[in-house]
Amino acid sequence: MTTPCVAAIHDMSGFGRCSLTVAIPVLSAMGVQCCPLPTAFLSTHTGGFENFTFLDMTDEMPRVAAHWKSLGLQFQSVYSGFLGSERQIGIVEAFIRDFRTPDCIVVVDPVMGDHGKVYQTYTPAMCAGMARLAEQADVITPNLTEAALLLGIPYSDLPVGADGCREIVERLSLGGRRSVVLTGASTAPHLTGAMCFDAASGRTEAVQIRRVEREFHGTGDVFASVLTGALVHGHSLTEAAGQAVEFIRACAERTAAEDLPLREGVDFEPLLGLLTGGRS
Ligand code: PXL
Repeated sequence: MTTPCVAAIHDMSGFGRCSLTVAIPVLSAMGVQCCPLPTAFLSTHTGGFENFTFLDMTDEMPRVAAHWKSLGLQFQSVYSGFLGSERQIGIVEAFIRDFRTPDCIVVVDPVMGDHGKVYQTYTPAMCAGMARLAEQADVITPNLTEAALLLGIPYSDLPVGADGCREIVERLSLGGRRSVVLTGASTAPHLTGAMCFDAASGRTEAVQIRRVEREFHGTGDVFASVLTGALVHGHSLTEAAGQAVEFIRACAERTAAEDLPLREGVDFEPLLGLLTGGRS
């Protein structure tokens, strides 16, 4: 099998383990070539740091896309995440239009917020644009905060429990046309993981593990990167979510034992070997 290739459209945050500093090593460990298309360069991510630098890459993005197009590059997945400006919504939509093929899986992680709050750099117009961009996706990976934003309801009005999570993914599936993996979905108090609606099978299934009683920054990026790597290797949505949940559990347990500050993300680097799976 030739090495699958993913166009990863995310920011590069120098410190704090998220976005491209997660997607590149995770996909590489999984035997997937990651081609980064940075949306912004920040000194750190925006969650828990102040005075971070922010270099907007909006103007550069169409130039990169045009060069890649001229080279005839083909991707098995277009995988987008944190965006740096409202104008980038249209740029990523155009990228998807230009590079989508029948074999290409479009994964949109609709990165907008967490714990009921929108991230500092996201405007209401960007959130509305993200919902539009997510309509182009084969698979979306919202957390509960992003699910509320996509549904256009207050976070506190989200349906709860196992049935609530099922209802959320089914409502977000655009009538069954789009797969949805809801992260941070819990079907019982001691469990957490994902709720998956698979557009290919029409089925909704929960993937759950024992909860690690701590929050970590950047787990959504680790999750979506492992999911994307597994999908381009041909795994089903639920299998891919299972791999992602298992890897997050290992990272969360290690990071909790080390008592790493929340804003430093999960200590995933020593665990990348879990993802290599003896591929040759
Ligand atoms: O993990 C999501 C994320 C990605 N990129 C940047 C962020 C965040 C969340 O805070 O600030 C720059």
